[in-house]
Amino acid sequence: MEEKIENRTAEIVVIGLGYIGLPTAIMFATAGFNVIGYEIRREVVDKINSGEAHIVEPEIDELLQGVVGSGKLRATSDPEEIKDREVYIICVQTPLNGDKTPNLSYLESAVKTVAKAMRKGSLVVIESTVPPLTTVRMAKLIEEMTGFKAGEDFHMVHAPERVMPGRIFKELVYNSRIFGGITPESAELAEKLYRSFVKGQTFKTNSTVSEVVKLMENTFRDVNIALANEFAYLAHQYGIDVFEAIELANTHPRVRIHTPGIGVGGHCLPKDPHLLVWPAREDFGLIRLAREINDGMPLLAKDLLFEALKTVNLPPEKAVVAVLGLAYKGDSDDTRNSPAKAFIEAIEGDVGEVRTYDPFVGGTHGSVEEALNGADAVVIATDHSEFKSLDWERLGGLMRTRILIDGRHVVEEPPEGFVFKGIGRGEY
Ligand code: SAJ
Repeated sequence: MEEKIENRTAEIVVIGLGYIGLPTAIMFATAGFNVIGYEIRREVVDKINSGEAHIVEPEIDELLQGVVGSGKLRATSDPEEIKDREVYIICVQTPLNGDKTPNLSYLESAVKTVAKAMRKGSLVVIESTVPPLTTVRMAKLIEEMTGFKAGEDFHMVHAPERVMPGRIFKELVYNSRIFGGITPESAELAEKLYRSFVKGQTFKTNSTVSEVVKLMENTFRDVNIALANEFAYLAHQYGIDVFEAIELANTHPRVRIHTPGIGVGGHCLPKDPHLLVWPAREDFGLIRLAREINDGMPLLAKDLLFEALKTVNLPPEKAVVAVLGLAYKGDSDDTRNSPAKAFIEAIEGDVGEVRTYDPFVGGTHGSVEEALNGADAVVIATDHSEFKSLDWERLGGLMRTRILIDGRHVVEEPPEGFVFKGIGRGEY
């Protein structure tokens, strides 16, 4: 196995061709391995096999065409085609159920698919973010299904992805990686495999440590954003601009306050703090409270909008509101757990009409101009680059009433002639 990894003849199966699986499959194929991507969505399989990516990410189209063209990567929905390979890498989602408990059904079904396909000696890697102790549990599941002994007859590793959408192909290469093996040999093998394209540092540990490390990273970010958001609330009380205050505080050598905003979205930050504490089954106050603060931010944006409507004496039920941005973060087409969607849900039913425009996602209207034509209020919910250079004087001329609510600190100076309010930007 070691030799096959070193001379890149080991055959790799990547299970789940989403935001992480597809780029990872592309990287291994570019490094010279034969890669099969297994994906149950047939339309995604067809698209990939014709050299077209189903996700938006810089560089992905050229890279995918290269490896599909050279025959190094192909996708399939047929479990027969992934039998008896050396390496299986699982990149499926691990979302939350409605009651905020982890939904591990996609992971369990992927592990079962692998157990049916793998051979003695295979290396199984879980890249998905999972609650602590899950990798050990999944190794037991494979033992039960195959009769193989974990660590002896097969290798198993948790190797969490750490890339940021929008920078995936850079971060896959240059970020450091952690390999948490169920045995030291498992970790060693996975490290050798990923060294085929990773130029960042690599570290080996056990699978439970690596599971916790991954979850701590995103919980750290979530809690820090919650602190910044709490500062934004305080700034409204004191009538100051929190962004000016943060910029000044961050000149201190040991302070790095995060950026407040309309909310924390995506597939990771809103979920991972719950995964971290779930197996412990105790109430961890700080982590829970941070989640509540961040989940509450779309409601602060709603308050700002309704205050603005009050100042122009426009009853909410008569207001036409244009929301700019549906994605959870700037220059992305990803709407998973998007605060923009939470904001829209919060105002729908209370206002006369909600229009939406997003250059990456679409929306009810095809352009900023169309969305703003005759509108009473515009709310910026995503920091897409396109929104940073808008000419507010011209756009204001299209609107029926000029209200601008900035949920993402996209507008530097409040434009003239507008009722302007922004999260953290002073009084209510
Ligand atoms: N956000 C703020 N304020 C900030 C930073 C972010 O409100 O100061 C918001 C964003 O607008 C967005 C959400 O938080 O709605 C999450 O965005 P993000 O850019 O912080 O992170 P993700 O979800 O795109 O990617 C994170 C990254 N984790 C860390 O930076 C610790 C990435 O490295 C992980 O690989 C990824 O989660 C993951 O897959 O776990």
